[in-house]
Amino acid sequence: MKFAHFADLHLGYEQYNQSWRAEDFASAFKRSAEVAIAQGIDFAIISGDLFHRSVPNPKTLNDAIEVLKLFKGRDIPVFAVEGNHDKSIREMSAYHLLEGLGLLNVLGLRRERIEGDFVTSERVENLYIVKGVFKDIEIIGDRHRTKWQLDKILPYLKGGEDAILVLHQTVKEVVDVDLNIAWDLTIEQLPPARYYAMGHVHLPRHRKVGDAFLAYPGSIERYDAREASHFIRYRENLEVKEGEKKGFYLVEDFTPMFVNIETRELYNISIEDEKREEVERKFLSALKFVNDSGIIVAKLYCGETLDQKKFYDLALKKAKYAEISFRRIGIEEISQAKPEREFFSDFELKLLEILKEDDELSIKSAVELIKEHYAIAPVSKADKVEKAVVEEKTTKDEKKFEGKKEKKFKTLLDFV
Ligand SMILES: [Mn+2]
Repeated sequence: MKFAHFADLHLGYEQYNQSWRAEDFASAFKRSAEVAIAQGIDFAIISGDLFHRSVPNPKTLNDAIEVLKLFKGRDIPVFAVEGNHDKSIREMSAYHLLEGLGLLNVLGLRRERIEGDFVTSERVENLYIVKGVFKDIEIIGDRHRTKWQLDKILPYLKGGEDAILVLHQTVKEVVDVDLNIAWDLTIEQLPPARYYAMGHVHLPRHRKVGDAFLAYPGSIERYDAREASHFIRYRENLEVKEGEKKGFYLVEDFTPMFVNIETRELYNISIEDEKREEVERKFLSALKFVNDSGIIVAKLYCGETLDQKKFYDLALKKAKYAEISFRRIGIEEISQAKPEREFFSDFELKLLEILKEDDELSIKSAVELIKEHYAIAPVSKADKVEKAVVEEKTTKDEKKFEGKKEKKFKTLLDFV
């Protein structure tokens, strides 16, 4: 049994407001699909963020359809969950449109039962979990959720012996190693599976969880300067370091092997010197490493003011696109921002986390969390005032969401 594990394809992402960047993302996905098919895969998994936005434009939808047709043409089923970029609270998302065309099998919690050649549904409370099935392998997953929703949903995402779990979330033990990003869940919270097909972390990472593998293929193209193909730094000495590879995982008998897919080069350049002439000299030596189809993202640090335009023109002589930023050094830095943790309680942090997702579902979750919190917390005088405000807002919000029904939520599953 062999499958391809893709994630974070971000189709339609016009990085730096350049439409050709969206074409780069689409072409990287297409080349990956071709390589995977040539390897004789049985099925493919897309662990979220197939699209950069939840409402992709017609060109982007067409790009997705073109690639998904390659799988369809060979009877290779594709299983997918929505990511934070492309999830939708509307009844029908772009994923469901592709599902209707027979190009995708969307996994996760649904209001209605879905049955098909490669999917089946299991009833949980008032909902269904749509699962993928390939021979005796179960492919279970759900779209991107807030940390708070995950706590409630994860116990339902249990599979059999040979289950694959598909999620678009950050796992603490992976992101804590060398990536400075917030985590959604810990390894301990994961239901048992033979392979954890993850998305959301944009650099390729994999690790063992017991006998199973947990893997993030990373984004298919270079999503920002932290994912550069080259890091060129010139302070005292010129240092050139290669960035991480882009690609996907080819998984054979639940063991992942990274398949590298070439992308456009992205150069992350950092130059520092007191003197303007020296910054220019150093910048010119850094440019020697740049190829003409590449992208330059450069930061210049200098004790004197610089003519940014001049540097921009120099960069464009060598590359397809450039972004130059300049920072004057020697001026005392404004005090560093304090971490959120110093200002907010755990409850408030949780609430902020939920509200980062700017959609109606998150607002509903936030309202639920507030209700849950104030129902058990001892009430101080200050809290009472706050509570009254919250309650007033809650009632209003509930009315807004529930319309005439005035239904109370019993569990999270009631409003997924
Ligand atoms: Mn992503």
